[in-house]
Amino acid sequence: MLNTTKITVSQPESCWKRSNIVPQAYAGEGCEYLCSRKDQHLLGKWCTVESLTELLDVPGATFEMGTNDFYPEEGPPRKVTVADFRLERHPVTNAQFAAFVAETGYRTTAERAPAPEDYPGVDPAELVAGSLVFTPTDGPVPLHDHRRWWRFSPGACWHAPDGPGSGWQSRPDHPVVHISFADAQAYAEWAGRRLPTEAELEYAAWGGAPRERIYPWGDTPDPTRANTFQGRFPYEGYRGSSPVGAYPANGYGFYDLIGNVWEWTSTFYTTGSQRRDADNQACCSPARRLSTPAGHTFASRAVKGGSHLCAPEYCHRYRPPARQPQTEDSSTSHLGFRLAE
Ligand SMILES: [Ca+2]
Repeated sequence: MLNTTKITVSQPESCWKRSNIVPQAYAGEGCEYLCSRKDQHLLGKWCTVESLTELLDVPGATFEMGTNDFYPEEGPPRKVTVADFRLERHPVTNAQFAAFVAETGYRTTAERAPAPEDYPGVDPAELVAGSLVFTPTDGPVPLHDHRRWWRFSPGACWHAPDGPGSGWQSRPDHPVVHISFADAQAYAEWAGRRLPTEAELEYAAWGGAPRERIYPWGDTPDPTRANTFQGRFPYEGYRGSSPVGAYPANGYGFYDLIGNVWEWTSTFYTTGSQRRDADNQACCSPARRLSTPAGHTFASRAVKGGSHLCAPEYCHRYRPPARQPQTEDSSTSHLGFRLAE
């Protein structure tokens, strides 16, 4: 299916006006563009590049998943086996997602007004298209109230990541954000791949490091090893997401499994003894029911790895066993995904 190609053109303006051509980087004369296969005849100069992310092989293994040393939802530690799998080297980028949208016309959850039947009891007037955008505060605020720094922005979505007036084009190589579970699934179907399970992402995030460590690189927080919040949360030092590959790869060669953006998994979010066998269950399994918050239509999936908003005083979750629930309809400015095979 996918045959997107990177090209170099000398007249970016005329190229951009063609609907299926997606700018990948604005580097002045001779910009590189991603073009879908149907546009190949329009253009002259080629260098063929596979636009899906390279997959790295991870041999199957049995490892200790989870821990009792930090947040309660991370336990209990237990032996989990993952089969051989392949995982994308870095999260899906804006440019890659743009190529998918250009070819399919897909509209994300954040771009559509929520359906009233999915949100019983909510005033339909409040059901508008948009997404949650992190907004630094003016100074210190109580850290128990996330409404201080999360703002629902009508119009915020993957191509306007900071809300109306912003654009993805200035950050083509950053992870795509404002992606719901359905959006990630749609991209995966188009790409012929799948979302990883929680166990796969946790195992890959260790990168072969000794399991006794707190972080894959050691026991000390190190802002040069992963994109986490640098400064005083949530008001000072905010730097946002970073280009994939800006921080060092882990021992298996993966970028950003810790930090930058949280990443979706296919695993229903359950805790305690219910976590057993949560992976790989069908749509109507107990795991789906157990992971659906009371009064909600959508189940919760586990997200992994922490993000550029993780700060030790607020969210010490830039560690492989760390996890959070996200209902499948959620989208935010620090949640993206990568694919497996
Ligand atoms: Ca990540």
